This record gives sequence, structure tokens and C-alpha cells, in this order.
Amino acid sequence: MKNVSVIGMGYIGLPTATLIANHGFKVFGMDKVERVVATINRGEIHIVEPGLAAYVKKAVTSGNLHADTKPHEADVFILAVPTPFKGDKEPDLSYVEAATREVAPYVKEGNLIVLESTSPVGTTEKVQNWLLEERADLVGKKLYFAHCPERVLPGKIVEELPHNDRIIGGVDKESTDKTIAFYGHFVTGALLATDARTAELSKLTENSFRDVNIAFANELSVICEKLGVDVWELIRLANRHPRVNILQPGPGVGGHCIAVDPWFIVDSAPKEARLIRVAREVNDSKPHIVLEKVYAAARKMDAPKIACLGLAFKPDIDDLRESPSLKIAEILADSNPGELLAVEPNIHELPAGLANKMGVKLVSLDEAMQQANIVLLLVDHKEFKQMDRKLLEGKTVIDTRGIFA
Ligand code: SAJ
Repeated sequence: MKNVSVIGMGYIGLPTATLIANHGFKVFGMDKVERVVATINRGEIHIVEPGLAAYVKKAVTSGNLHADTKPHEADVFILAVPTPFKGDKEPDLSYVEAATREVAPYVKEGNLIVLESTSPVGTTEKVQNWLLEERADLVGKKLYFAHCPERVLPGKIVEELPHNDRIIGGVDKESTDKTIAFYGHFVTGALLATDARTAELSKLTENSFRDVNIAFANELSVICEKLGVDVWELIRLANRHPRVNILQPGPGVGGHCIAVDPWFIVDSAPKEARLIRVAREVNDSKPHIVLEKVYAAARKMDAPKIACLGLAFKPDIDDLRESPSLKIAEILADSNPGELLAVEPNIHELPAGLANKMGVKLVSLDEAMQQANIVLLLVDHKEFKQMDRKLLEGKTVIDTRGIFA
């Protein structure tokens, strides 16, 4: 039986390690954070993801999944560490480099090293170079390196992980073939062979495609505002054309993928990636446009009380990372146009950035509706969609998601 080491026990590493363990492999999950390791070894999870808790419990109870703060010898190493950006939107590969150098002492001839982290073009080759820098004794020996980007949707990870098609690109043909053979044990989706650089750019392209399309919808919402047209009705009608499929505008684009990955393309090809850069700028400008509307509404009130409905980056999850809604709430708390009543049904306490601010309270939807005179809808959570519209009567409503239309 094959042994697998997964480095990074986050939103991708943990579900991936669990999937592999539940297919009969012995999996060692490595994470730097002791609390994360201890939680997993108790058969519990430290992130919120539907269905994941039971899946992890099964893998740990079977003895196939064990977590540690140190790497472990294995036949296959999977790197699933973060690739955020640093400075002026440059990709930060320090986690990938550190993980590669850390596993290097445990690698043997014939091993496969797979990079799953979303990465700029050329990173898989860098992983190969970093590893061989650490292990001069392995130069000229057969090792296999490939990129297999994750493509799962947060909130649907357990469902999508085994079924999504995967792009697999090795640094050479043998690496691609070996990686396809390995993923074939636990993925039922198609395994699509390519080279490492194409695999890297595919993942960035998928998220940039979505970002550009959301930017189109966001730009339309601003144009419609100026021209006095209802953007939601406009999109509904335009989408009745057989070849038009416009996405939905909102208060901006959040999450740690779509708002980040396009910059990796811009960083690699700054002169050429014009549309991709402007799309990012359009989406990043949206929170400020929403804020201007709130200020204008607040100026018309003697005692503005603003109900901020939703803080998460998208509906029905608790994930606040890179959330435009949270950013809007934080700026409102600082600029203080009125009292702020935050409603987020998926969390129990305000995040650090909001918790210590004067005049901000996390309240229930009922309480917010009783007190507020301005309702700012930021996230289309199911609780807000189901809400009795009569509660909005007499209030100024700023609906960034078009659910009250
Ligand atoms: N959004 C809109 N309007 C829309 C659709 C989305 O404003 O019509 C906003 C959302 O509110 C959210 C952001 O975009 O703030 C991103 O949400 P999302 O659901 O589109 O995507 P993510 O970030 O949760 O997951 C994406 C997925 N990529 C694609 O759909 C191309 C997922 O498959 C990737 O695996 C994931 O990024 C990732 O990890 O890269």
C-alpha cells in the first residue's frame, strides 16, 4: 500500500488527505499549527465545511489518517500550502518553498511530488529546483514532479473533490503519467494530461475568467445606476438571449481565490494582461461605490442606524476571508456615519477587525429590523432571502445583491 504525505491541513489539504485516506492509503497530514494537528488527531476539524467532519472522523478512526507537525517519509508528497500575495500584488511563494525544503530530507528516489497550491507559471519547476538544491544526492535520480490544481468550490468541497475533472501537468511525461495513475485511485472525474506550465495557467485562467465576468456585471450595475435602469431586470432580460449569460453584480468579489489569482497572471505578463487587471480594479472599486450610497442615505437621517446584512464573502458560509462585505462594515465602523448593526447568521462573534470598534453590535435579524432606518443588504444568505419584506417598509434599502427586487 502506498504512503502519502500531505503538507498543509487547510481548506484543500485536509479534505484531500481525507479523501485519499478513505480510499485505503496511509496518509500523514502535516501542519505547523499544533492545535490543528491535535484537532485532526481527535477526529475533529478546525474549519467549517459541510460534510467534512464526518469524513475526517471516518479517516482518523480507520487509522489511515494521522496528523503531525513534522513531515513523514512517503511515496507521494502533496503540497497544499497557501500562495497569497505580498507587496504590490506579487505572488508570495515562501510557503511553497519552505514546504519543499522541509520535505526534502524525507524524499527518496522514485517519489512523486505534487503541487496542488494555486501557483504562478513556473512554480512546479521551482519546486523541483528547490528540492534538488537540498538533495544534491538525488540529482540524476528519477523523481516525479507535477502540478494538479484544486478546483473545488468552498461550501461544496466534499461533494466536488472526488468528482471534478482534474488537470494534471508534469515537468515531464513520466511525471504526468505517474500523477494520473495516482489520482485515478480516488478521483472519478476525468484526469486531463498536460504539462506543468499549462496546468498552472489553467487554474489561474479559470478564476480570472470568473473575475472578468463578474466585473462585467459589476460595471453594468454602475452604468445602470447612472442611467436609472434596474440592473437585475436588465440582466434577467439580456440572459434570455441564447448566447448571453451575464453573472450577478454584488458589493465586490471576495474569497481567497478569485480576488487573488488574476494578479498572478498580471504579475507574470503586466503589459499583456490588460483586461484581467482592469477587471480586478472594477471589482475592487465596488465596495467604495456601495459606501458612497450608504453615506448619502445617512446624511438624510437625524440618527442613522444601519443594518448591515451579511459579512461573509458569499452566501450561506461563515468564511470572512477577503470579504468585501466585511471590508464595507469595517470602513463604516471607522467612518461612523451612524450606529452599525451587523447581522451575520453564520458567526457567533464579531471578527477582530470589527469587535473593538465603538458603535458596532452583532445582532439578530429581528433586532436589526426593529431598530434600523437604513438596511444595507450585502450577502444573499438564505435567512435574508426568506425575510418578510414588510419589515423593510419605511426604511432606506440598499440592496447590493438584488434579492429584494
Ligand atoms: N460573485 C459575484 N457574482 C457572481 C458570482 C460570484 O459577485 O455572479 C462573488 C461572490 O459573492 C464571491 C466571489 O464572487 O464574493 C467568489 O465566489 P465564487 O462562488 O464565484 O467562487 P469561490 O471563490 O468560492 O471559488 C472559486 C471557484 N472558481 C471558479 O468558479 C472558476 C472554485 O471552483 C475554485 O476551486 C476556487 O475559486 C479556488 O479555490 O480557486
